[in-house]
Amino acid sequence: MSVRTLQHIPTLAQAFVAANIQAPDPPAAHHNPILLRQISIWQGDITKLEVDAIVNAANRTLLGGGGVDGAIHRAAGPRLLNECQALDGAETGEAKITSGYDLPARHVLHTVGPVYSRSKDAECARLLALCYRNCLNLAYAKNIKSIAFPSISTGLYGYPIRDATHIAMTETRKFLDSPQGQDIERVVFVVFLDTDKDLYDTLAPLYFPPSPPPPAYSEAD
Ligand code: AR6
Repeated sequence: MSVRTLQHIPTLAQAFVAANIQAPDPPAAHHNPILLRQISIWQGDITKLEVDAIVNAANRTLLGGGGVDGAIHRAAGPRLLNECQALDGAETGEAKITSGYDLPARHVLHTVGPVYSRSKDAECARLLALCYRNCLNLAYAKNIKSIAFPSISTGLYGYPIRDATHIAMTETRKFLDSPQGQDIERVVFVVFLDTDKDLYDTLAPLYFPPSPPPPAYSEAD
């Protein structure tokens, strides 16, 4: 698969027009057309994205692993591991930045999602939200304008994808609504599986609702 630039990743605004998706009734969040141009959902390999930063769903050692972590380290080359060795790991929920080396992305934001446990659902939700929040705040602090997220914790770490997606979208919406969010050009949610793509497409209009339809014309008007 070749490298994808932002130009070749449709925004939600474009996706909604193409699919003619109507605003859900009632929407879970307030309609804001600007946000629709800041969000994309893209299915594929995150290591192919030419964005300012991609997020790595890492473990606390930050020294590589399987899943998206393994793919990022393979694509970035050994210099990434070298820089990670100096980071001294990270706590769950924390985010740390490195260069992207051989990746098309300029930076990697390494974050550690929670290992899901049903008996600790509330704590897992808090920590997963923290991953998204810390990555977005770090992006802002480092002047990163475009950021791509994989679905953190939903692979090896077993987080139920629907719950995780609600958290990803809630935190992203909150951030984009804040003054810092104005500086972000694009947030790309990267999904790997067809079922995950369907789920993200279903939930996105709740958090980033498309324009409401114009009022219906009636003879009485
Ligand atoms: N591009 C985009 N998404 C991907 C890719 C890819 N190349 N590969 C996998 N995914 P996971 P976790 C999706 O297991 O659950 C590692 O060993 C995948 O379909 O990578 O946070 C770390 O070192 C899933 O939706 O991360 C940790 O030990 C999502 O990425 C542990 O796994 C996350 O799946 C972290 O587990």
